Amino acid sequence: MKIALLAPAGAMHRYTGNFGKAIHYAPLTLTSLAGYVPEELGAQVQIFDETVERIPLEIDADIIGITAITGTAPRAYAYSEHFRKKGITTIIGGPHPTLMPMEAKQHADSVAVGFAERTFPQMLLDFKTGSLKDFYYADKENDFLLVKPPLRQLLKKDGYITINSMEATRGCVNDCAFCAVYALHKGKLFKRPVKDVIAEMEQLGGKDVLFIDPNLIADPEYSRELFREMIPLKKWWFGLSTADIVHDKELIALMAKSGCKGLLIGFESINQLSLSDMNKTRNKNVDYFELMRVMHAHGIAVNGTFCFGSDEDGPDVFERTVEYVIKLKLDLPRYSILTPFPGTSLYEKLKTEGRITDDNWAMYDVEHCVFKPKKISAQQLEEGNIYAWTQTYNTPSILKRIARLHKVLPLNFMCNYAYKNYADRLREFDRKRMVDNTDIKD
Ligand code: B12
Ligand code: SF4
Repeated sequence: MKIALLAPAGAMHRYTGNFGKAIHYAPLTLTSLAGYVPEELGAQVQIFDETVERIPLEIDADIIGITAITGTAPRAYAYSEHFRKKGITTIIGGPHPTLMPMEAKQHADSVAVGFAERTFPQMLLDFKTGSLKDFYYADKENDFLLVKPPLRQLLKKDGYITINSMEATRGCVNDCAFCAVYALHKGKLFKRPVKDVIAEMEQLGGKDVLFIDPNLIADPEYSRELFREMIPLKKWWFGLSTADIVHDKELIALMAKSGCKGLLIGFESINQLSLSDMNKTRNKNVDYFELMRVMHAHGIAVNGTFCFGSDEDGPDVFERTVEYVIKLKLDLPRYSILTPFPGTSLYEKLKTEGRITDDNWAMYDVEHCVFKPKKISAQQLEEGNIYAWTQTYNTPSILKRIARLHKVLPLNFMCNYAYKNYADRLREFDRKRMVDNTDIKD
């Protein structure tokens, strides 16, 4: 059996992306799926990640598996329809088909809903016997326990800053109003046994590890055990955490000891009312200045994300946030526009209020406004977001912000200039370009 696995990309992330290689790590979706292909099929597997390469319009395959997040769903559907016309069976999965299975089914022969450690091999076996079903549902409680090491050797390594992406957990215990992770898992956290995570890490070449877990400290006791076991490996690792980690200095110290060199933290807003509007409860009572001071004292650089467009954001929020991140000395700020992903409480609220203005999922890339904001116009929101990006990513601002952290300074500079490139090109991605999939044709 010949199997091809595709990860279509949104306009900004296509072909090494607008970000550039410096901040593009390898996703785990296709390499993980490739690892679950049953040996008895003796299959040949090819993977194509459109963030680093073109997806050929002619593929010699019997079955094609396509992954989709909300922002890539229209393009994933376009590929699926293209290959179905050529007589190839397509199956689809990922966060968006999990949230919108009926929609996805209109464009593919079969849909995997949820984790696919068990369902993907079953789909292939059923395909072989001509009994492929329309939908396959994960057994949420157990399927994550079946995680096997991804087949990273299938990746075009040159396209990524690292291929050592890993996952220890899936899900998150919090319920932020805009978050697709909550929409997908409803506050449940799935954890791999620490010994399995460590064993996988030991097999990785190089010194670096990047955890893609949405919130690596969601269960602090688990994290403690993981970090303790990581110390002897002497790796440098990067991951995601919530801002309230500042209240657990012992955990931060352990993190640093285990090799943590950078954390992505969702600051979301400098406005307390906006935090309430987004239900970002973890950030309440967090002193962001103290957080930055403690992180830098431990040699940890911070990639801090902010989200504009809550019902509490007025026209002054952009300028105030830019001034604030410089004062904070935030190493790598990132801005986005609040986006109502399907399945989230934000989506339900805006839908009920009749405020969703764009239903083309390609626009749901967090850099475009797809709803009617309350205190500002959609245009002010998009312009304000670009203003924040470009004002933050000019050389004087970079030099004022960036911490002189031992060892990670060169990486920190590289990432800042990659984001500068991103900021400088944001305006190129107008709606026409975002929704255009006409390049996928016979
Ligand atoms: C790598 C990554 C990216 C990469 C590539 C994503 C892609 N496929 O295009 C890049 C950097 C491009 C990216 C960009 C964005 N991303 Co992103 N990203 C991730 C991240 C961190 C890891 C993905 C991964 O490797 N997961 C591990 C694998 C094993 O899990 P999985 O993909 O879910 O796959 C499993 C199942 O879903 C299923 N499955 C998946 N696909 C398929 C296909 C088939 C055929 C089958 C059978 C099964 C199947 O099987 C797998 C095993 O169980 C996730 C968070 C996370 N931890 O998952 C966010 C995530 C996917 N991203 C998200 C978002 C919001 C974005 C952005 C909009 C914003 C941002 N933060 O930058 C942009 C927008 C891009 C766009 N054009 O719209 C959301 C998705 C929300 C949604 N409703 O779509 C996530 C879930 C993060 C979050 N906190 O909400 N992202
Ligand atoms: S803390 Fe992060 S991952 Fe968890 S629900 Fe909130 S935004 Fe999502």
